[in-house]
Amino acid sequence: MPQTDPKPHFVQTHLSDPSAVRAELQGGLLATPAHIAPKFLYDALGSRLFDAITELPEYYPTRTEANIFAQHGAAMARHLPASAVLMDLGAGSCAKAARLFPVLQPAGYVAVDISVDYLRDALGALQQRHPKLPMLGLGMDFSSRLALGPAAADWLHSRDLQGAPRTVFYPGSSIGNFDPAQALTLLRQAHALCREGGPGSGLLIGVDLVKPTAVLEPAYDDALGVTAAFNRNLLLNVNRWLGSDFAPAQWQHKAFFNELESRIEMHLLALHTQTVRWPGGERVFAAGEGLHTESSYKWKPAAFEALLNEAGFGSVRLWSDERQWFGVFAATAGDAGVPSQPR
Ligand code: AVI
Repeated sequence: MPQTDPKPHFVQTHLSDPSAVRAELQGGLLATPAHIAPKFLYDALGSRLFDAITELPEYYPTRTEANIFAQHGAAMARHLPASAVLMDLGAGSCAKAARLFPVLQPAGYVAVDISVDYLRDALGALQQRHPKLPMLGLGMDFSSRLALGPAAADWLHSRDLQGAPRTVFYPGSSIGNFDPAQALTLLRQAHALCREGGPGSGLLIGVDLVKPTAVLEPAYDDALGVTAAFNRNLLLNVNRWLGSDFAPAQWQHKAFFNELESRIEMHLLALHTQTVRWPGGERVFAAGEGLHTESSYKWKPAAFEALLNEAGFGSVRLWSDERQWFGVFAATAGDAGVPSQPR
């Protein structure tokens, strides 16, 4: 009998090395054009601002995806293995996965987020509601590499779940914040994670689809200015990490759809010529010069299916809304015994 635990178990694989983070930030600030990775959007305030974004009338992805899950969750479950370990990437509040528990009926739940501290409350409360479901909170920055460490493997073993099928769950179109080459790498790693599980393992992933610019651009430049605040807040976070002196009020939020690259780009533009200084460096930004902070790729269904296939997944199914604005793809990782694709 699998062992159950009334309390979730937590494992933090490693936390960011501050000197590596400073080197990464400095490299991006000195590049032309300057850029900062979107992960710096998510300090405590940034995460709250993102939550507020998901409630904005202009930001359609969250509610559109939720409606697709509500309408088609049972059909998705038929395409995915029963009694799987549900591996929730970027779990946050764990709410999206929890809403699917009744249809997916997982045998275990692994919530992955960059910080287990962020998961602690959410997973603790969820465990109270599902006392028999084994739960693991895994603190891991999977944007650099997605792989279960030995502690997580031990936990699966201790719960008799190491041979169970796995469903890797990656909702919210966060895959869109990776460029296509990075997205392929992450999907290949997700595929390898599935192949370590039992037969039938697969992926359930939310993807934002190409749509008219008139819909896309307001979603990233809302009337209340919440997305602008979210973008500018990145500068405060960078100041904390790097010791820089960015003044957020001196920067203007800009978001536009780059049709050629099929992505929304978010930038911060210097309102006037200014010098930004940090210990060991500085950069002069001319008036109007930009700092690229995020790309959000919008996929055509056939192109995303091809990406899934390239990563090793097969039997792809897609559920969408009536306007085809958002897609939820389910795909299987293939037969046991066939080697997974090399990275
Ligand atoms: C988290 N991610 C999927 C969001 C997106 O739509 O690319 C982040 C975001 N950026 C601005 N608004 C929302």
